[in-house]
Amino acid sequence: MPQLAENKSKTTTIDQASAKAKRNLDARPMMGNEAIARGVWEAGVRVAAAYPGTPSTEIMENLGKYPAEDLHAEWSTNEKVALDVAIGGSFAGVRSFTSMKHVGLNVASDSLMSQTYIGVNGALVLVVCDDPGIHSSQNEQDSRIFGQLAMVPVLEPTDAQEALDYTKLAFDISEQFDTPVIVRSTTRLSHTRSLVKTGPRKEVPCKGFLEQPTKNVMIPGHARVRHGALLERERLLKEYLEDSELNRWEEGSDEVGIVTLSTAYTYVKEMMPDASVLKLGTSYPLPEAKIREFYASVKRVIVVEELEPIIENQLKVLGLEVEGKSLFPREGEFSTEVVQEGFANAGLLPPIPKLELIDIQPMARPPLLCAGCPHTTAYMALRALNSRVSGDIGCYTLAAVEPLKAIDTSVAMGSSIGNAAGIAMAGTETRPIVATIGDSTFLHAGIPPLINAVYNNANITVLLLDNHITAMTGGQHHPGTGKNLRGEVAPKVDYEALIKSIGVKWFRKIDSYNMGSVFQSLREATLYKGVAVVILDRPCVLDPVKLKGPAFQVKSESCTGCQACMNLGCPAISWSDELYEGHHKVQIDEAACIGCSLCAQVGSTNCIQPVETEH
Ligand SMILES: Cc1ncc(C[n+]2csc(CCOP(=O)(O)OP(=O)(O)O)c2C)c(N)n1
Repeated sequence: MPQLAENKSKTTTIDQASAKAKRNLDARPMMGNEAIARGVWEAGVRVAAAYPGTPSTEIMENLGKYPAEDLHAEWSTNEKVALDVAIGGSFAGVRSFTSMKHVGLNVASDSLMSQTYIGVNGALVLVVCDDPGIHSSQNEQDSRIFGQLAMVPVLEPTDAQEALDYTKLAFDISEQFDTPVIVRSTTRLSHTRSLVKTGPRKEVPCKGFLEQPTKNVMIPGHARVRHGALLERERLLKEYLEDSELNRWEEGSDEVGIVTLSTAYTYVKEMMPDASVLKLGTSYPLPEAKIREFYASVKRVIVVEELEPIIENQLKVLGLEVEGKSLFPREGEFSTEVVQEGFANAGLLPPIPKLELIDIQPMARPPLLCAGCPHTTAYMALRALNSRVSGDIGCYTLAAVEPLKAIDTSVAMGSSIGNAAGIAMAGTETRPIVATIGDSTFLHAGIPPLINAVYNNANITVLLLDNHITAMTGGQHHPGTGKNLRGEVAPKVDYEALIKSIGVKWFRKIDSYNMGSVFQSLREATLYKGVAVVILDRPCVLDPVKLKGPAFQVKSESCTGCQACMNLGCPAISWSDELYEGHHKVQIDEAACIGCSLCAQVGSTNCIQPVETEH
């Protein structure tokens, strides 16, 4: 079993300090996600699959940098497919891995809830990255609850070293206890760098496929037996955790004992350096005896954990008196200030003084699509056509806010088409009903709802915004890009053939930058009775094959300040100080302009022209 990072005791001797400094000589800074990927590789994993999602994306991106002879690494079409591929690897007898953002686990959970009954052959580890504070997500769910639901252990590292160590350990635990294991990260850990000491890769022999139908095939008769096995597994895991290095007791004052884990631990150490701390390495299951022993050593126990009271509630079930969410918030990301305030609420630290002088807020700035983003025309047209628009998840969700303001709903990946169909089936909407969905999202979860809409004859238009990449998460390949995770040529989905094969009768593919054609096609599509599909086709402006025009400029003498170009919401266009009949004229930042020509197309005069270049 791999050694975990050395325990940190309350006082550090000179010898310990110099030993640590020496150890750090061969350590290097790594982002949490990079360390997780390293842990996966060191653990001898042979099959790894994922779908991108912030803050988890860099795990698979880093795994793709390890040699293909060591492991198969892939972008899958969605998180359930990725987990199923990893489960397949485990069935085949090799160590297997998947990673996802928190909402990805919702998608994958159907497979997880059965796989937990089956257990593993080769080890199976899932890394799930939560997003407290909602930096880049549609919700703030605490995925640790899935651990309890699926009865699988949830390991919670604090820093990049632990991210590597816990990930490696998770594979051992998986095989030892015949269970999938979740390693839970958060944005703060995944995207923060700290020193990491790496090790060699462990070559793990393939176990081969085990023919054991009563365990591998979940039909009711087999599942009933396996449920009992799960309960026994939970008992054994609890027993193991009592003496595990995952849980660390740092002795301090007996006035207060703090139970904490994950990144919350670092804030606790900063704010309450003298307290007794029980740093947990798992949020499920818990080492009950160790916790009771800790309780006996202190006068008062406080749990410091981000988001939901997962630990707190488990302690309450054990009949233990505990404070937690009465002091600390249940929403948002923790920080030293938040944790300090919690301890002030507990009467353990002085209240935080209000420093009114430095209470200066930065100017509010709405999120914007990039200059020349090909998604822009679709939403300008939909707004002009007074459509009821079901949006989806991707860069284009930004069209929900000013100035495009053309999206009425956005739920979860792939929801747009089903939502639009439901609005149509309600029979009450008088406006044209349109679903807008990106290419990656369409392949993730958009195909079944499109089949459904055709099958049930929904009166909707589906707008597939094909920018040839998964842009929102930083530009990952998918089956529509013609390349795989390693950048090798791969089969490319033929959207037109796919869409026609499921019975769509009205179909058109147009250039996103041809504004007239976008308007005209959408007008015709929305008049069609039944499912009409329009593909808007243009690569993302940040794609490697970047459109970089001649830039455009405003001929100031012709600008009447009509504001038409402002409706694009293009960050390259701004007001100038010059006036025309009291209205501000506009100007274009030539360095930011990518030459898409959309502003020239919408302008009411010929005031916008390409910059003349010398030949
Ligand atoms: C279940 C789930 N998985 C992953 C994500 C992260 N995510 C948000 S949008 C998106 C895909 C965006 O790609 P695409 O639909 O092609 O639109 P684009 O951003 O390129 O415009 C991803 C992977 C998520 N929000 N939910």
